[in-house]
Amino acid sequence: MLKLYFSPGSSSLAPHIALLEIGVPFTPCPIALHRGEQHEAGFRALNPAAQVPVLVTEDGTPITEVLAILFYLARRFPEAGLLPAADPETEARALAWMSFIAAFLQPARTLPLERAIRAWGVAETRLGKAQWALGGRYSIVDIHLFRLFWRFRTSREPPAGCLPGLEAHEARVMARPAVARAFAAEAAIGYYLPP
Ligand SMILES: N[C@@H](CCC(=O)N[C@@H](CS)C(=O)NCC(=O)O)C(=O)O
Repeated sequence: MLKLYFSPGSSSLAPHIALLEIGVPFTPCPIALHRGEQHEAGFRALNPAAQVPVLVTEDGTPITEVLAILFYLARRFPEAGLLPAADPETEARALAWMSFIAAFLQPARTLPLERAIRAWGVAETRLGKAQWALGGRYSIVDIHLFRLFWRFRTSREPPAGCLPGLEAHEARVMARPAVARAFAAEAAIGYYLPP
């Protein structure tokens, strides 16, 4: 069975949501970041960077990085429709979005609020009037974008209405049953997030 190493509310919420959207059974393996469990030798053997998430496949292969785990799950379970059929343009747009989220938006979380809002403004422009990041339908890109924006909004509290497209996108993703189930499962463990 697949195993997901995760910590409630952290980056690992994205693959947690994807697994519940797909409906594949997996073994949840909580890692208490506040107790330093990410530094234990067993976990470092899976991810030397000592970070969640890690997805371990049935043959014991550890996959790290949100982007790679989401991509793996979407390709491994195509029937879930989390990434449109493999045409090179759509695939490139998905990777461009997710690289932008990981490399541009995630580091922006530590910027002073005004500059962080400006960085998120780039995502707001990029999303435009679209309901979903890739246009037509909900995908792994929306899950990735949602997790980071949710965390930014709840931890940094930008003024309501300053990123209206992203706020509406967050509400659309939040309304999905799999997302509610992921939040309920993580809340039952408890949130101990670093700032
Ligand atoms: N680039 C990584 C970032 C993962 C990451 O930042 N994980 C954080 C939680 S959000 C973590 O495990 N931090 C370990 C710590 O706080 O010591 C990814 O996309 O998976």
